[in-house]
Amino acid sequence: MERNANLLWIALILIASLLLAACGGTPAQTPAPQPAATEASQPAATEEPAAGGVEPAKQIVIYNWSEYMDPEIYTLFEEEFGIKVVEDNFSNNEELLAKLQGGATGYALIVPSDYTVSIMIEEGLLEQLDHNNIPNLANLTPTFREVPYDPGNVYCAPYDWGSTGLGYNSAEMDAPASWSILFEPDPEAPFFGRTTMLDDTREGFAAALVYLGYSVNTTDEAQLNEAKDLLIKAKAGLAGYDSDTFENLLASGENLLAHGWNGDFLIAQEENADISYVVPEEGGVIWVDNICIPKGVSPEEKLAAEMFIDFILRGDIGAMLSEFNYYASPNSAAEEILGEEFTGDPAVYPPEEVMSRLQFIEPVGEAESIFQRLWDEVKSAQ
Ligand code: N2P
Repeated sequence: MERNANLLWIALILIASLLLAACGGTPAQTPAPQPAATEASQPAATEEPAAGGVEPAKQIVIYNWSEYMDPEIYTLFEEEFGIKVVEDNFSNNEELLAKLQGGATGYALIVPSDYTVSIMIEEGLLEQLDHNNIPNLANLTPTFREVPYDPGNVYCAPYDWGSTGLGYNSAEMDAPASWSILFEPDPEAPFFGRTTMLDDTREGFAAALVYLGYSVNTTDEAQLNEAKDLLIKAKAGLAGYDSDTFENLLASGENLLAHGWNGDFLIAQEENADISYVVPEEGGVIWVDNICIPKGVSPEEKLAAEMFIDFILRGDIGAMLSEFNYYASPNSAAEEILGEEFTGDPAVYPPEEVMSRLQFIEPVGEAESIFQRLWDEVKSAQ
């Protein structure tokens, strides 16, 4: 049932991007609602959003993935609203979740993936968004206003979306057809010892589970143990686990192969034209990242955070974000500005054939601790 909802939603994203492509990147021509006016709906610099007399905080901290936000966006926001945004980074959802569960304070904005939003909502770790302060939510494409993990954007606004697969150096090796390239390590291969995997519990298991032909959300211990054994086997060919600099290590030529996220490899491609990205034949992961406000912020921080969310939902700013990080936008006003050159790029907006091979990671409840225990075994295995 859940899996069907999941597939249905992948189909919706796909239809939305096909419609967009068919209309030459101008969503205004599709039957979907017109993207809301962007600049027009912005409060003037002198005008504060109505918020019961609360003044926005002068500085807020965002806890985000590395190299995920154009620093220029912070500058423009500060110039327009006089609010400084300071960034701190995490490497994976588990690290972000553990930080909040541990009672971290000081962050006014966080950027969790879909399944982690579900866990955070269930554990009461998120504030509800005041939609009056975020009129640009109307710029989201209809699919992203009704995401299954947060229908109606009660807690979060989608930030971008992408896939997980393999990046490689096409001058040194053929395109990897299968995940066997990681899980059947060959000491003779040029990429042996020059390969990284994401330092990420669910993503690591997803790669092995997809290779084995299992659901990335299985809770069957025999299947999970089989995946664990494969992950340990793969270690022979790895230079290490890396979620933050894997793309730079490919671009520099130090490594030749990496498990990672599509946009990061496209950034690497800017620096080194030999870098390519592929979703292996067995499939990969699809995800949506989201911008949300953690519980416990002051009313002043909450207002400033909502103003920032509204700012990145503006068409021009959303387009800047995608141009910087090379991830697909959930924002039709931004897509209109990005144009077909971007929305028609199959490395950013996967074609149907690739979409059909992608799976969403979902919360697995109690089994979360099994994944964690087995991942610790993988990491500490010699
Ligand atoms: C950016 C990380 C992408 C986030 N460096 C994957 N959810």
